Amino acid sequence: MERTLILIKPNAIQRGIMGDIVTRFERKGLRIAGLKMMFLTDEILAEHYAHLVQRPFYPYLKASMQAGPVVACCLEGAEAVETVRQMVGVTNSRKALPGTIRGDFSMSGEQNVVHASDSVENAIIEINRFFKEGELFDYECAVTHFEYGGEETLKYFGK
Ligand code: FUP
Repeated sequence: MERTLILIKPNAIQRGIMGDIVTRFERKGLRIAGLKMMFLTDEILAEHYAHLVQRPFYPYLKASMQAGPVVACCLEGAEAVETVRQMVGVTNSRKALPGTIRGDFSMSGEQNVVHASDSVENAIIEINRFFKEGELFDYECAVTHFEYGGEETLKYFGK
């Protein structure tokens, strides 16, 4: 089953909308495989945003990501990476469509409440960056057969 990584950013935690964001994913039917609160060190942040460290806005991005703890969450589901990216919306929240998390909860391009992995390959790297062995959980869910059709269950869950 495909997994993806989201970070609920310090601005979302400060604004008290962490639960609303987690609820969106739960309601959608994505399974929470791991959830933890943590402060991001300079090292982990530079690794996570390696494609942006040379950009002029990086000091602002860094400060915003270290303004408080983040909540890292590993979500699981059929085509989870693409599904979650669509739910999150485009980077600039002012351009993000209503109904997306950024579109509904933010006015900012920087303080855009949530990060989500952008590809299956990066999701694997990011999950390993934020979660250690033993912090992710495989468990049976009783409602899987009501969330997915028979053909999908076979394709994505192999049963
Ligand atoms: P996304 O995948 O949508 O999170 O976008 P990026 O990886 O391109 O950007 C990561 C973060 O850098 C964004 F969430 C916010 C910040 N950013 C800026 O502050 N200004 C920019 O012009 C681009 C990104």
